[in-house]
Amino acid sequence: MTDPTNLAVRKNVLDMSADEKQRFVEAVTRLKHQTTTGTALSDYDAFPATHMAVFGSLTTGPQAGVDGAHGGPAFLPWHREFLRRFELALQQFDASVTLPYWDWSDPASTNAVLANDFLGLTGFLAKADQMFPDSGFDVPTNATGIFGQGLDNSRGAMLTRNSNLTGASLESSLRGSFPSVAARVSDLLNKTQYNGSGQFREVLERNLHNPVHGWVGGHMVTAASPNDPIFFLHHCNVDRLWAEWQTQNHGGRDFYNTPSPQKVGVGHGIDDKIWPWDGGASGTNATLEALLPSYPVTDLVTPSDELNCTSTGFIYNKIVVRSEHFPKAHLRMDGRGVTVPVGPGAGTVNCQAYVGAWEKFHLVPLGGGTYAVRSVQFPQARLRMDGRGVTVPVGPGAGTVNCQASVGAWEKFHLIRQGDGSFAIRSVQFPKARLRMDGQGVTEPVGAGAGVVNCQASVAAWERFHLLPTA
Ligand SMILES: [Cu+2]
Repeated sequence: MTDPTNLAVRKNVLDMSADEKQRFVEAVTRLKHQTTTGTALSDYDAFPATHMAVFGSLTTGPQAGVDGAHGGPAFLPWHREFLRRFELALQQFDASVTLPYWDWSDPASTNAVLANDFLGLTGFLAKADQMFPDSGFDVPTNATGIFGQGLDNSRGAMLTRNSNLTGASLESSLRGSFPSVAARVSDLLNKTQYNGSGQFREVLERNLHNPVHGWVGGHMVTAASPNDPIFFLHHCNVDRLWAEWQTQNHGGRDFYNTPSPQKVGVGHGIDDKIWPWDGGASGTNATLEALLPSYPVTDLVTPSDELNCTSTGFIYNKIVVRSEHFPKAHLRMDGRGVTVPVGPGAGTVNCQAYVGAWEKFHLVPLGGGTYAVRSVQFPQARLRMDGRGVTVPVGPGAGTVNCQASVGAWEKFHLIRQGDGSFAIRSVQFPKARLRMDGQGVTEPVGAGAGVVNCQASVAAWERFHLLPTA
């Protein structure tokens, strides 16, 4: 496994540039107006149609009568797969587009989503109309009955939402008995189990996810909720919270803990094939079937496929880099004084036995499957690798890893996926040089950090890292 991995890096809407917002809106609008030959709906509308069908409309096969995506453990894996497919569909128009997340615990994030330069309905529909003057962002007229169910059709077949949506009003309707939505979210992240009453999945779905749908209103409260592109930003945040919880020692099969088969229904067990990626085992009624895209019988997905976001092809932009071999050792960057580019780089990069702001990084995509690793604490400081002379593996490693206040080839890296789901971090300038972490003795937090981070000309356990989404 030596080919660079292209991970879609998803970020908060608050961190998007005006250009990134424009590109996202344009890709969404193009998907809305592209129809694959032989299908009844546009490639965008195939998403709401699929979501409606899974929402309890299956009539035949093992999943008949079962909602394979809500009210049970498959809620998170099903939507993770659904979102990833939507993201890939957008990337056919613009490879730089990734799904942003709407952090609804933060009124500023809500307001940014609803602003007219992004997904605020008026502005969004106006932009869609500019691109495609005849049709705008309407719901499909050949499926009004289904796509428009329960709607106030006073705007005809156009997208609808409640009026007067503001970040402050969401905050007050979402926090419940907690002092803030953020407090409610941190309570969620402290849950110890995935399943069960009052545990992670149920609380996230019922107490946070459902009320956001209700608050947006309009299409968002129907089974056809993906008609509104805000659905994907909402669910991206739901997925991010799952990814963060998984990172905090709740990863893997043990923290899905739903054997196959189990009582919620087929599709929710860890190894169940989930509709519509179940090889044609289950189906829906003829009216809906005629609107669905064709899912090849070889296109198979189970919840166990969705337990690691990097395996699914994406990551959230704020990460921790943890050694595979030394599970206590996290990449630490002391970027004090790193303010202007200097030849030999500056600052210190080593290891730390806990995670604070100095151990958190933004993964910054730079195109062509290359990434910079930027400190959260010291936003000027990027990981720098001087891999001169790193040509053959040597015991103590070689080269220098520190910080730089700018990004050139020495601060660019390829991520090389390893068979165990970890990554090697390889220099673009010095293709033999991989990040090496000697975390011996890194067992307790110490102010100055510990261990050694430099380069190695091969990849073994000390050169493998887990890229873990963090808050
Ligand atoms: Cu859903």
